[in-house]
Amino acid sequence: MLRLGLLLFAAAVALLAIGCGGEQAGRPTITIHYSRFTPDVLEVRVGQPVTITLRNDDPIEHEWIVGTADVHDAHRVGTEPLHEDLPTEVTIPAFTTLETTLIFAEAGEYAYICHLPGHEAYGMVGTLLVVEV
Ligand SMILES: [Cu+2]
Repeated sequence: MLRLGLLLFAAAVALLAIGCGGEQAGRPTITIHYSRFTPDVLEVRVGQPVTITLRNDDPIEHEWIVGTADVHDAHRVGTEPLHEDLPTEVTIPAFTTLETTLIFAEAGEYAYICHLPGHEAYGMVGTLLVVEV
């Protein structure tokens, strides 16, 4: 039962560093509009850095938080107003584009969710599939 959130993010490389990118394997973009993530399913490779661009086209702030069920349970009752310390937890101000770079150490299926009040219930949920190469 190694589910503690642990495993997946062995190395958190860089956070919110627009323009600092190198040539990484994948550079997917997740767009936020009308309080939805597009795409709502994203596949990345296990063990390889992936830089995800998060583009918020809404006039309000959103969050992109990815992790295990435990992580999301914690955020559902959390009170942190801003997320800026973890590449897996990003606050995206209105009309802003950010990047976050992550490495997933374990294959699996992880949700990404905006935990601002009401947003998850509205449907601000996606699935990150971490697959073997
Ligand atoms: Cu939101």
